[in-house]
Amino acid sequence: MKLKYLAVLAIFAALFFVACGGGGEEESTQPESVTIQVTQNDNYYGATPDNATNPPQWNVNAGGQVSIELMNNGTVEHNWAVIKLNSDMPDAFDSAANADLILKETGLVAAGESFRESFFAPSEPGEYLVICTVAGHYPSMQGRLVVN
Ligand SMILES: [Cu+2]
Repeated sequence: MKLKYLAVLAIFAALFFVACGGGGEEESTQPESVTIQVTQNDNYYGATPDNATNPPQWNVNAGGQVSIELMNNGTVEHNWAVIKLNSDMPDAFDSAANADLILKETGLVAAGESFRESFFAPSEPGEYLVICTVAGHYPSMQGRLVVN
């Protein structure tokens, strides 16, 4: 009985040490997490329907955690898909035939709905093309994920 009590005490002492002692150096090397907000419309991201010439940009840290908040203000469903660097993009994106070009994609967001999730940014810095993979929405619906 007494031994059990001592064991519990030892566990608490160990936990206290882990929580309070050291580790500062490790924390400072972690890339900072960011939250990005994406507004979806029919059929473009952000405020204006000129994504092809003036794509909205979302900045994140290489390898860092990203919380994405999507708001679909449109009347049809949309998503948000990051394309692999240096991909040869087709004129019209086919979500089945071109699936191998996708690095990361959110689920489809229904009209009027919002969606939120977390993921880790690519570890390789660069300017990643982001598109909506719903048929016919690319190239008019696109943006850039800027990984620093
Ligand atoms: Cu779309």
